[in-house]
Amino acid sequence: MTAFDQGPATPVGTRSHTHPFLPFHPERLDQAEAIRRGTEFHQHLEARRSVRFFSPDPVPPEMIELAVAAANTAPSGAHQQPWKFVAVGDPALRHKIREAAEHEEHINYEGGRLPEAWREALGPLETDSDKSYLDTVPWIVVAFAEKSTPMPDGRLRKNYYVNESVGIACGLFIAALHSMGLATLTHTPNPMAFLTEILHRPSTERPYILFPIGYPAADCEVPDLARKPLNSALEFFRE
Ligand code: IYR
Repeated sequence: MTAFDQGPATPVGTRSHTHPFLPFHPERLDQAEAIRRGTEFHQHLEARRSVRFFSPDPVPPEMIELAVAAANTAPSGAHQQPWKFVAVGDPALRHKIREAAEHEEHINYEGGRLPEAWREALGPLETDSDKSYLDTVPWIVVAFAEKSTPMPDGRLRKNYYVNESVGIACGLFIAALHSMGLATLTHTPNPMAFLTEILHRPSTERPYILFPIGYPAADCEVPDLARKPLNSALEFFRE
């Protein structure tokens, strides 16, 4: 039973369509069950942290496929699905990515390209130009954003709301990895054009976020940070 085949179909003839539509009747939960599930989901996400200290333990490719399958359910502008996830397990290629990322970050941190205010904001994270985790993790997944998509007839289709769409897909990707007990980091080496070259991506795609993926190291630590309180994240206008 799926949301598409249970419950009454929309009575035929009440709406007219120019394109195919399907009846859609997801299960309606009672309020207590809905709140129980929402609480559980929030508690699950509350336990996620961005990780910079990884274990080299292997992760089967099936887990990467599952996380991308979850990301691939994201809503997108005009349903254009303007994302491409490129998964790199090959150690030589991961090392190449590490070297290129560290080259850029060396200019940022040691070469003074990182503005002082930005450097200050990063202080509590204790980030630096050492990106050795890119050699440690079993997988690097790079999300690319498709500014446009080549069509089978050779024409280029312009995509809409690309950043929003790929951002949402990446959020689902992170949640899916977390659901499998995997850790990641939204790493954005700056600039990251080198990923286009190393991964042979077409000029219609732009590197969006690099995700090192693996299990946290046995001695993993994370910065002692708090999430902002809900009353700062949410403003209600209630009746
Ligand atoms: N790209 C650099 C700097 C950096 C920027 C932000 I915003 C972060 O949240 C973390 C790091 C780096 O990867 O170190």
